[in-house]
Amino acid sequence: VGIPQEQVYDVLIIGAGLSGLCSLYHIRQRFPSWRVKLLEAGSDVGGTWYWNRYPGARFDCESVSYGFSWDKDLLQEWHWKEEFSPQPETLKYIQRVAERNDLRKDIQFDTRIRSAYWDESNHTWQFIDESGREYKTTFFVSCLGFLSTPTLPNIPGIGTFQGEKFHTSHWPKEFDLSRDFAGKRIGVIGTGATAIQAITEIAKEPSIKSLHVFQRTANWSAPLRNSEVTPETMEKYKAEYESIFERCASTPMCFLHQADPRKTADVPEEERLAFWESLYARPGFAKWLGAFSDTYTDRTANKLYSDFMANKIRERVHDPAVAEKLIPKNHGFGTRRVPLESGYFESYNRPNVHLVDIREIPIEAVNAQGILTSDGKQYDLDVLIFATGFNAITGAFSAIEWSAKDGRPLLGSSDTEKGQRAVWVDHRPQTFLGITAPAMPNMFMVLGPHQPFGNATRSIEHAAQVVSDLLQYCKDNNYNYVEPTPEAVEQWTEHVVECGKGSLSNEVDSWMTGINTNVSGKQTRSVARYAGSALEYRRRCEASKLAGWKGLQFA
Ligand code: NA7
Repeated sequence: VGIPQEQVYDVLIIGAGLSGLCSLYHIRQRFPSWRVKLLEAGSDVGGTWYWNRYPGARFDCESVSYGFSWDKDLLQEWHWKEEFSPQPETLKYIQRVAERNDLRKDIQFDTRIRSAYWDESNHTWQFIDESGREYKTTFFVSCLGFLSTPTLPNIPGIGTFQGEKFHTSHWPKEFDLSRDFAGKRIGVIGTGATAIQAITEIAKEPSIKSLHVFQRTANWSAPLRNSEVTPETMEKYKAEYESIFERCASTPMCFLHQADPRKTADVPEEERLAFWESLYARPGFAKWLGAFSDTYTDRTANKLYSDFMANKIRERVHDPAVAEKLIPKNHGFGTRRVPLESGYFESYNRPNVHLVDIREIPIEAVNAQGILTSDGKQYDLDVLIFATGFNAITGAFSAIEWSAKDGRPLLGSSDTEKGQRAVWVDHRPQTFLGITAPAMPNMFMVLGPHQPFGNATRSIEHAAQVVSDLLQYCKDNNYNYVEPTPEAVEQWTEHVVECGKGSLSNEVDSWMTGINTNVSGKQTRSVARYAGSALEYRRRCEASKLAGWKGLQFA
């Protein structure tokens, strides 16, 4: 009521990253007469690759395993210049996807959704953006991204710093490292995958004055071993795309790497070391995902492999005390997502690069000049970079105020102001297949909680396919209402928790286990991603579909 007809849709998609573009493509192909719109907060397509422009941002997975398999002409046209594509090239690829498929005509940029309201009386969602503009839709597809809401560290005085400061995902546009950081004293807080890429590039820049890295938790990291893709190699890849994607589909996380089936203890020590050396010498995630099959479930096996990796760090860092600080002590290799690096450890061999262990001596405050640690030491800085990660997985939903079915908030603690229980209490997701959620009728998620992540494009393509199959079912049966049954939600959520059992990763604090010390409600571990294999996940989606979408109720 009161919403102009042109703002009333059959399907609204939110987010123009790979998830949103893939969903838009499939939905438009399948339902050409439907009114479909994609709303995006940024000024162009790209999502993660639009926002994260920091120096060193690139894939850790093979470029040729990342493109959309359905745009076959583009696969033949596109020449990936590097085996592990840097951000500017990846963004160009995504822009080319939008251009070739004429996707921009259905996208409204610079539109950030502020609130969402479920109207039970006519089975529609109503959205309001930051400018107060309203949109009405029957179905909506959440393509908000699982690492898209940056978090700043909860350190006192953070707003008082007088120099330049920014989060890695809001890096200044038109930035030039040698021009903009020349002569500057730079500080980086955080040592996750982002920081490891950025620090390596900043440290290499000869014109910087100094770089201080404030490390709370050391991270395991291993060589990326990137290289150029020659025209001859690219021709070979183009001919092999089908088998490349088939191989991805056959592995647990849809990357090109498969674990070695042997168990660590069954392999004699000499052979074991030679195998690990060969993994270490290979490009990409081979050294993470190609390890012995028990590496991430058996503590002893994990310890042996971690010791091997620790020695690699010792070999590469000149100062033994710094090397020891860079070796993780409270989690084993590969139990967190392994950042890949191109000279990260050698950064600390430079005289102007300093590691500050803030686990040992915490930051007391940020002040106008820089950072003060609890031993009274002041680090004066010109630039302060927050490589402090994201309110992951459920986090993107927290930027929107939700009024779900019966007026329930989506996120919150159990006792909300209205006395109503949030759908996802303390960021603990409840879903069915990771695609639908209780009390959120007609919402479908691509890369939402309880979905397998891994090679993101591969997961996205599958989820977007499931969503469009579901929409087809609604269309064919004239349904304008779909919601998972409480039993299906309970069983699926239990299944997801069950899948995580026995994995050492689930015993470690990280964004994958729902921990973010900067976000209230994210202090205890939860299972927010599908930790079973992508194969099993796809099998379960297919089983529901074949049984007439068992687990969902329609009207
Ligand atoms: P991550 O992996 O979440 O890393 C964030 C880093 O910031 C990590 O080292 C954190 O230390 C550190 N951090 C966060 N808050 C603080 C505070 N308050 N004080 C000090 N240090 C802090 O994010 P990334 O952006 O690197 O990577 C995210 C994913 O993007 C990555 O896995 C890839 O898949 C792509 P902590 O470990 O919590 O002690």
